Amino acid sequence: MGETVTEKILNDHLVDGELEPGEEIGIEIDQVLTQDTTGTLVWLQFEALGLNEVQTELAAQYCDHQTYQFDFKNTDDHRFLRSAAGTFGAYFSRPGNGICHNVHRENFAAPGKTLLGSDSHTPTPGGLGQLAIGSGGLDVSVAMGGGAYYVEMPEIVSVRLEGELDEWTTAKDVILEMLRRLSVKGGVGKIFEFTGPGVETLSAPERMTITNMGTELGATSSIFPTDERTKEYLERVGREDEYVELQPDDDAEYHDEITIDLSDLEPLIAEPSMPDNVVPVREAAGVEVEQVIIGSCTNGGYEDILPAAKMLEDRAVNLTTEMIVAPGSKKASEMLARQGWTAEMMAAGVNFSEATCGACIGIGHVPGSDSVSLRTFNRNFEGRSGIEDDNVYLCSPEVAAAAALKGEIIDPRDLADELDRLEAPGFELPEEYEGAENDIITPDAPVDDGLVKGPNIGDVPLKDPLDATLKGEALLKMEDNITTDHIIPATQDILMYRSNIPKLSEFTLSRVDETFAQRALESDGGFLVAGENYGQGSSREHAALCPMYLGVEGVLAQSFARIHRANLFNFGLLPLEIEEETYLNIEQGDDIEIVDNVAEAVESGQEEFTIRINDDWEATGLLKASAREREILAAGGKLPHVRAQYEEGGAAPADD
Ligand code: MIC
Ligand code: SF4
Repeated sequence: MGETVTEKILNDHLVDGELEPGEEIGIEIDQVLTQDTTGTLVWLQFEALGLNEVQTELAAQYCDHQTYQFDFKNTDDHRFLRSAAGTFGAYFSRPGNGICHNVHRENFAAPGKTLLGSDSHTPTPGGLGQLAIGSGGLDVSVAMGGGAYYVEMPEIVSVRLEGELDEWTTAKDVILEMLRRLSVKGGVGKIFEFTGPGVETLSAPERMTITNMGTELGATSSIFPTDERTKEYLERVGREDEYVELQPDDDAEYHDEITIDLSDLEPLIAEPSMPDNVVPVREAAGVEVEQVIIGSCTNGGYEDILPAAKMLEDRAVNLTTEMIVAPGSKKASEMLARQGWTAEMMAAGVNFSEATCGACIGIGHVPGSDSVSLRTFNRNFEGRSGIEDDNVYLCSPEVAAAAALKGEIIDPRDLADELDRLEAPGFELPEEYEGAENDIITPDAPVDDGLVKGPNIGDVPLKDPLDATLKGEALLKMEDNITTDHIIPATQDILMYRSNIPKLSEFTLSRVDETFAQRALESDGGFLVAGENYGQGSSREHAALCPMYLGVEGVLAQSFARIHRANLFNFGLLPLEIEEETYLNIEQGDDIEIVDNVAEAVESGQEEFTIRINDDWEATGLLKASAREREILAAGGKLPHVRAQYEEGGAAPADD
């Protein structure tokens, strides 16, 4: 039987298991990436595992999320990361050099290779034919030490693209259309592989906008085949020798297929406050807009900013609208500046930010109260912009620029009818990507001498092995689609404690219930209860580590998001799936007891657990876990588990 592109790459890297959907597979990782807000734990855990040298072909440490360094703690984190990269053998991208996904695609992403990253948007270079997956930091530490990465083999779904985008529709509309059809849960357990004649009509950066935001579907990854357009991009970033031809075989079989006719699409927009809340821009037209931001790892590239710059040339941003451009990389910034586009946009009333994630997670440019912000980003979860009850819309750079000119949401086609000479700007790659040549420090550069830890950088807490008895209160009951932004928010006041778990834990679930952290700490163990898709969004392992630190023993949810579920195992928290009826009947404050001898049952492979509630009624909780995950859980988490393995087998870094 023929192979899909995904299967070709997986077969090349398979070290354990079979490519059967639902089965656990272990794959070899060629490249890893990490960033500043997940990276400190990655290196602290690398150190705690007793590892001393990066084993993958390439490791890259980026400083991108909190580059304004409002507090010495952020600056200390960056200094620690530089010292860790130098000590253990990773590339170091300096603060302000750009968002990890943008800088990685410009400098390192390569077709046919595997990439693991401690950031949920790691699948971005799928647009270049790289199989890239987001994970928790501890999985990255282990992979960086040479261990395999374990993941449930997803179903491979063909997304057949037909036709061609119209002049005002963009790659962003393709992924918004997928979100409209499939929802934020629609990609769980899947890899989306793009096929069909429409593929060649999209350039590599357009493809990467789509693969980037496949994360919002909950997908394990998204990938395109490689072709002339891939080659074109690699040539322009100066790495044409890394091109590898990757096409599905003619008789490749997919588990499912969806078709998108690019010619049928129109400009779309995601309304507050979920990325799948998608409608045609015309349906949202007329809403007054106070803020417009172009940037992020989805649409912050040179090629994304250029269309907006062309639309703004010799025009002015509406007087009561603020427009900010936050380039995804310093290279993009430098190119736009050298070509005069920055000056053009400034003259139109645009403010420029450094190349950073910033506003995407509520760091800077927080919208005003009761106002509307239009962003070219990928997430608009409530409160993520830095203010509760925010109204954040997600759209393409063209729709964003149109709103900035008009001061309200407007379909750019309608604006073109209103204005003289407003032509569709088109999508263009630079002849050559050049600039920011001095912002990546190579692993062999003699910069630091050993690890440099500031006073806010603490140890990673450990949990004891699993007990026979597990009981406690239902500490918090939550609804569907709880994001990791609810569990551990990413705004500046909280983000600076990412390397200080006792302090960070104080903010656990504060977005849902401000009393939670204190109550959890004072209680004698306990459980979280949630609806569907618990833990969607970011890869931050803090969302498992902090509840663990506060004494939470397990999570009872109708379903879990992929990365968060893995993080729960990694930190020794029991994730049990419950029926809707059980969810509806459990109340916050109920006494919960897992009746079985938990440690024994987990190790023996038992799937059904009996949950006794208030000594009054019983329900079943399902533990869906591989033998490896069960061992990790029983050991109290992956850190003690892998450390014990290293001790048993000598220093050999392995994870199987
Ligand atoms: C995000 O977009 O939510 C983040 C911030 O990039 C996170 C990583 C983090 O929490 O540090 C992600 O997507 O994984
Ligand atoms: Fe940064 Fe936002 Fe992309 Fe996350 S989604 S990596 S915060 S730009």
